[in-house]
Amino acid sequence: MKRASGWLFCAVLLTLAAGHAAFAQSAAPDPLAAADSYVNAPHNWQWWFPAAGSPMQAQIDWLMKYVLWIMAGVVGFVGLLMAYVMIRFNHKANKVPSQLTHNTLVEVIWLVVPTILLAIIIGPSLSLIWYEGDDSNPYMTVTVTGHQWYWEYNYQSVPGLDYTSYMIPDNELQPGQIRRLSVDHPLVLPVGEKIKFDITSSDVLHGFYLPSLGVQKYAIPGSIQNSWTLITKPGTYYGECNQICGLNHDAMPIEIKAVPMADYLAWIKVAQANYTENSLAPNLISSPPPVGQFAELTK
Ligand SMILES: [Cu+2]
Repeated sequence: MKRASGWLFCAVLLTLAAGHAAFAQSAAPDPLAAADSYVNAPHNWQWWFPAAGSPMQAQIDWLMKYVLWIMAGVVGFVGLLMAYVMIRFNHKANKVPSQLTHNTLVEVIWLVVPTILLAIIIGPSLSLIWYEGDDSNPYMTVTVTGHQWYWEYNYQSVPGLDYTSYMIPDNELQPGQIRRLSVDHPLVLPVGEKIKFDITSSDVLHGFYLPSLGVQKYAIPGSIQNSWTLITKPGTYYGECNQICGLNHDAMPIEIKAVPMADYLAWIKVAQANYTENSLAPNLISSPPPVGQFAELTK
C-alpha cells in the first residue's frame, strides 16, 4: 500500500512537470515584443521635434529647419541694418538729415530679394503638402474614431477587428509603461507599409496627433479626414488628442506598436480571437453621434 502510494506520488509529480514543460513550450512568443526595442516618447525639457519615425515627419523636420535658417538670415540682416541706422543716423551723429525719398535700385532690391526668398520657400512647401495628401494605394486602412475619452480602432481589412484603447490610469501603471501615454490596447501596425487612416469622431472634435510620424488631423463628427503614415523602424510611438475635447481630454493618448509584417500577422490572429469576440467597446450607444442629434433637432 505504502509502495503504491509512493508510485502514485511520483506519477503525479511527473505529470505536473510534463504539463509545466508543455505549457512553457506552448506559450506563444509575444508578437508585439519587437516594438519594445525602440521607444519614441517625449522626454523632459525636450526642445526639438521627436526623432522622425516616418518619411513624412523627416520631410516636415527638414522643411522646418530650411525655413528656420532663411528666417534667421532675414532677422539677422534686418537687425544689423536697424542697429547701423540707429547708431550712424541718430540725432547726435547726423544733425542734418538727408531729404532723399526715392532710390530706384534699393526699391528693386527690396522687392526682388523677398520674392526670391518666398519662391524658394513655396517650392518645397507645396511639394510636401502634395506628398502629405497622397494617401493612394495603402497596404491597409484603419478607421480611427475619437470618443470622449478614448480611441477606437477599426481595421477595415480584418473583418470584425474593432477595439477601444484607453489610457492606463496612474495607479495601475506597470513597470515599463509611461504615465499618461501608455494604453490598454495599442494600435498595432506593420512597419515598411503605407497605412491609411480614416479619422472621425463620435461626439466632439478630437485631434489625432502623432508628432513622431508627422500626422495631425482633426477628428470631426460626421466627416472623415484622411491621413497616412509609413513607419520605417519597429518600435513604440506615442501621440495624443490635441483638440480640447472635454474633461478627460488629457486622458486619451495614442500608443502605436509598429512590428515586422510576420509579427503583425501573428498579432492579427491573437486579436481576432480576443478583440472581436469579447466586446471591448463599452456602451458606444450611450454616446450618440451628433449626426443623430442633428437629425433629432431638425425634425
Ligand atoms: Cu479628444
